[in-house]
Amino acid sequence: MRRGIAATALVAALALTAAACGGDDGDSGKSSGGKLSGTVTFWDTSNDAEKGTYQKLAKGFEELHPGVKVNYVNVAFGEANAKFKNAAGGNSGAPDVMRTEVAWVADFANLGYLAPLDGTPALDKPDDYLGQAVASTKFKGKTYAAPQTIDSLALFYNKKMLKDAGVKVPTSFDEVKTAAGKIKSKSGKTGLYLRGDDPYYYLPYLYGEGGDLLDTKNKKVTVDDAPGAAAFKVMKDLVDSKAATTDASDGYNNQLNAFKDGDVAMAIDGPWSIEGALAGKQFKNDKGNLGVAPVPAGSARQASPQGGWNLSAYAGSKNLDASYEFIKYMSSAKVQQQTTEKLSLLPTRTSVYEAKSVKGNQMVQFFKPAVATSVQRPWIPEANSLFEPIRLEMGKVLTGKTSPDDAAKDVGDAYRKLLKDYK
Ligand code: TXT
Repeated sequence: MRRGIAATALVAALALTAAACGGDDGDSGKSSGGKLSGTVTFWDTSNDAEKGTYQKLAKGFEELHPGVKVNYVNVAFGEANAKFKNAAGGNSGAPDVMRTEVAWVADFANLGYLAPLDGTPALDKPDDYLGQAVASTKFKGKTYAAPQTIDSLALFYNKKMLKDAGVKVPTSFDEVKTAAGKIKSKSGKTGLYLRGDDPYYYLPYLYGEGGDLLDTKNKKVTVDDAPGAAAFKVMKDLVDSKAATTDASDGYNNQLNAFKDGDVAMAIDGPWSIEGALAGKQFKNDKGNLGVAPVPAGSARQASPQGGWNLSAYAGSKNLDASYEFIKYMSSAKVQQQTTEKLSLLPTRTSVYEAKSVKGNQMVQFFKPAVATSVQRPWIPEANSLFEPIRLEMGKVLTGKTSPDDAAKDVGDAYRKLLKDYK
């Protein structure tokens, strides 16, 4: 009897553990008669303002496939990359389906952690996807993800604060500085929130000075050319002149809170922050007070990076059949339209932009052309690691621990160590 209980307990414990993860649930995924069954564990990285919608949409899959249980797990953006790599690398605890940032696909695929989706139900109506969104799903001739949402950065601004200070929406970082001076004297508030903790936010300054991270065609590191240092100089001057305030950590929440509470008049952010901003006291009773404009130009040009999210299947999943169908469902036109209606996130399917509700969404109508002209990064496995050196040096520049010239040089040196065949 004792052995019997022990054995049963052990099996139950294993089943419980497995249910919390993906690849270990042991379900074949197909019951008799071809109906889907078992569990699909989905790791979603969406933020606090988005996750309620994504969880509801994910659970909607169970209505279509009653034999399947969706185990929705929300994983913070900053931890998700390492968490997935550790789980997949140890073949223990990885999810069946992973919300995969555009720069993570090539990296995870290169490590063998993703199941190719070509020829599976996951890639449904592929011609309906935006070409820009598809680019980050490909690796060595195979497709390792289905596009979910595409985005770029923009200048969020408080219309009333700018109007009260008698300033127009800035179109350059020089104009941001001038406008900030007028906002400060009028309201005592700071003009701009400048993300000092997230390297992605360095890119509009780098592009604005006419630079880029790499010249992939000629395999040349370009981040330490003159524009790279100039970009750090522009950011430092905005902070030192008090035109902008910044943070070395938790910048996402600090920026969103400062903007939605009216402590700053402007912030550079993306569609993922629209819902969070509209919930703030400056906008919840007057959604029209939220303005969105192209990111300001630098001395050379105006440009913003392309970001976004895809859906991938873990190569070690024991339930790939249900995982493929789940990806098909979550990246379907219907679910994309529902996501836009709830969160104003941009669809990756051309057909969804034709929907009346999407055509009527002012935020989407702004962001679509911004995304169309956004700068694509090289979708190479190392792309994932290009940001850490920027994050380190940007923090040192903004706290005066290094000069913009030395910062750009150090980032360039880090890239040459990372990319052996680049000059
Ligand atoms: C790892 C890169 C951009 C939005 C919610 O999720 C670290 O994790 C690397 O890829 C850029 O595209 C945009 O959608 C919203 O739903 C690991 O532990 C790594 O992530 C990224 O490539 C994004 O496109 C969601 O929309 C270390 O071991 C790296 N971190 C870039 O990330 C946009 O991402 C929203 O995302 C490992 C990181 O650099 C990222 O910027 C993102 O905003 C999201 O919240 C050591 O090498 C440092 C850089 O931040 C930008 O925030 C965030 O708000 C590095």
